[in-house]
Amino acid sequence: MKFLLQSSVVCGFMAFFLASQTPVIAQTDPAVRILTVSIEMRKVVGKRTVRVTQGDRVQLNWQTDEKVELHLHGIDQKTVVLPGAGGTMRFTAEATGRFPVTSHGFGKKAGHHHGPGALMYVEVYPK
Ligand SMILES: [Cu+2]
Repeated sequence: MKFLLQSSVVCGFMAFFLASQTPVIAQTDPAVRILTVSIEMRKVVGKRTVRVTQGDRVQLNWQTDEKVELHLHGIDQKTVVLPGAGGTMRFTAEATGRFPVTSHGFGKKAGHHHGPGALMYVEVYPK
């Protein structure tokens, strides 16, 4: 169990880099939320809700112990996450609401069929 869900805000001259594989984002960006989420045994480790504010530029860094295709519904981001390599979603939080992340299949399975329930949620709050 390496990571719990972690978050940071990068603004001005202040920067927190949570992990060595976290890509560098220009420090002039007004509000960049970098979050690392780990999946183990087909479940999200730690907190299962990520909270951001409308207008934030969000980067979700995914880690997994098994290949998985993830779909962030509503915001409509999809990515394949591989053990070791991880995976990234980048988006600007425009619409407010609660958006589920589901699996489109672990391991060799793929396609648009969802496992039972959401792995986690992204909540976007109004400014
Ligand atoms: Cu889906």
